Amino acid sequence: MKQKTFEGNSLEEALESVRQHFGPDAVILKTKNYTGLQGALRKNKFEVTAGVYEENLINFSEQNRTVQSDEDEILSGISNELSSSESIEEVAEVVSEQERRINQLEMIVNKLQSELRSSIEKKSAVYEIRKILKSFDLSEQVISHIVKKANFELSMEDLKNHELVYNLALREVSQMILIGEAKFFEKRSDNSCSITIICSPQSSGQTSMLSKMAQLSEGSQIINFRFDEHNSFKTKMLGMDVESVHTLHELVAMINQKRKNQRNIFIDLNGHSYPEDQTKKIISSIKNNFSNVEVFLSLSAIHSELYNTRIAQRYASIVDGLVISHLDVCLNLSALINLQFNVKLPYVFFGTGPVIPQDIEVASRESIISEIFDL
Ligand SMILES: Nc1nc2c(ncn2[C@@H]2O[C@H](COP(=O)(O)OP(=O)(O)O)[C@@H](O)[C@H]2O)c(=O)[nH]1
Ligand SMILES: [Mg+2]
Repeated sequence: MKQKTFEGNSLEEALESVRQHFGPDAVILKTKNYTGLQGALRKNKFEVTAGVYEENLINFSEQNRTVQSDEDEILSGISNELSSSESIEEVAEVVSEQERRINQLEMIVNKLQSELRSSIEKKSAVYEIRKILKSFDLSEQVISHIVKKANFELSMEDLKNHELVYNLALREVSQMILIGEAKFFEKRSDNSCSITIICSPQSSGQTSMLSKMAQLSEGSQIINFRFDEHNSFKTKMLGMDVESVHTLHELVAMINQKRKNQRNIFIDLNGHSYPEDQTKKIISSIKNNFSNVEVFLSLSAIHSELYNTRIAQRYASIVDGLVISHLDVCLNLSALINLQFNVKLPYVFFGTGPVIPQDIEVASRESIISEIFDL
């Protein structure tokens, strides 16, 4: 057996020396702890005497060698790699290239973040604008048109400014309104009369509107075209001559006769229960045979926006303008804007009550705008 004494500042340190030299099969033969003056004078205060059989010591040494050679192999591999292919300069170059790429990516991320932020801000500003415009009962089409304009004309900051957006909406809506002027207001040098036809496929305050319009012109002559009634009659209404006819032939003859008086003619073309194509035929025939003819489609504000739009679209090719009755019982004039967005026909007169002749208004942009926006 081989014996040796190992020292350590602690018992564990001395035992670790035993394990390193003799391996796990070492036998502890003696331990000694130096205390007091003896301990103070020594560097190591513990002493362990251990022994190991020769063959156990040989096995332990061989194992140690194998582990050592494995570690040496790994270390030499690493140092080979470093020294063989990449110098320190090359590594530094790779690192700085990677840093450059990271910086580039950081810039892209920052740009995308700010774009995302401004798009969110814009979306919420546009949402606010839509909410405001919706409160005026404007149609989705009209709102989209205004929002598109606002997006195009206003900066991000301005979009958040409700007053600026409101002014832009006011301007846009005002530009959408088309106003027409009645021919019977015009003064002609040859003193020729105008022929104003008013038509509608349904009861819409048409006769009242015609009477109110006729009252605005000195000495008006009214012709009542009634398809469903075969008695022609002659009467007076509010001092105006009213004649009734029921065929196109009679109508043309009546116009020819009345024209000689050089006073404006108003035709109440009663289209209720009358085929639409017949109404259109009569209108084009009058337009082709006489000058100074104007045709108005009569609509009522008590009918739905959709219905009025549909009728106006059907008559758009043969009429020159729109007259709208019952505005006094209409809660919101936005329907007038929504309608004109789809049908480009000008407004000429508004009926503002049942009383003839006073409840009539010459259509104006200002009155519509101030009514809608509560100015
Ligand atoms: N409140 C209100 N009533 C109206 C207006 N225009 C016509 N009316 C009334 O609506 C009803 C139908 O009118 P009328 O002129 O005969 O319509 P028509 O059948 O289309 O010829 C009548 O009672 C009129 O007094 C208007 O602008 N406002
Ligand atoms: Mg009528």
